[in-house]
Amino acid sequence: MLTLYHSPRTRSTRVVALLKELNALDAVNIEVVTIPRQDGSGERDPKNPHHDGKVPFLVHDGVEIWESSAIMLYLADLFPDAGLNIPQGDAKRGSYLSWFAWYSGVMEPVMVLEAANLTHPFIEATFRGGIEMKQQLIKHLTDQPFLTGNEYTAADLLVHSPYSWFGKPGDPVIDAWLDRCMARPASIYATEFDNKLMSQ
Ligand SMILES: N[C@@H](CCC(=O)N[C@@H](CS)C(=O)NCC(=O)O)C(=O)O
Repeated sequence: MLTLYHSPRTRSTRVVALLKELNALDAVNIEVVTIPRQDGSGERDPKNPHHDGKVPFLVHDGVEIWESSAIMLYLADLFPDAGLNIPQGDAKRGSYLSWFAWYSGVMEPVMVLEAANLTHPFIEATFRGGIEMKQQLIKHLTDQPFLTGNEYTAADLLVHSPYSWFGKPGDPVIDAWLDRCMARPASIYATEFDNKLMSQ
């Protein structure tokens, strides 16, 4: 039994897109919950078992899985037939895993800190900054269409997702990759799925 706690137009939208990519929507109960939003609307939902009331949150046979990176890695491995994961034993598995860790440990902090206009030597020493973050993406996307090679994976789905909130950075290599990711039918499906929830 799998339950995804989801709220429309949030970080859990990328998990809905992943489930669509994995042909796994029928295997997962999507529980729609409210969250407190930046505009002051919404509130913590007592139905949501996440320790901070956040989304996404996944429960599999009673086991709690939190943080988008862990949830997406887990689901892509659980439903491998769609080929969105790179399994253990494949030489590229380590590179694939690195993108998930880098996303949570570096990329999202850098993007949030930049958006908040915060700088400090500790921040620079720990995460570097937006320039280095973009250089890392460009390095890996210059000679190949996706982060780990010729195939789109769950890593592309996760790593490209913040640009749908922050907008494209205006770099031709990154923007072209974002266009490839955003044109995926599953990405369009997740947007429409959320639009319906918002209009209810
Ligand atoms: N690092 C977490 C962040 C989750 C997160 O902050 N989600 C937001 C929605 S985009 C949320 O649930 N906010 C509600 C709150 O802060 O109470 C992840 O990626 O899973």
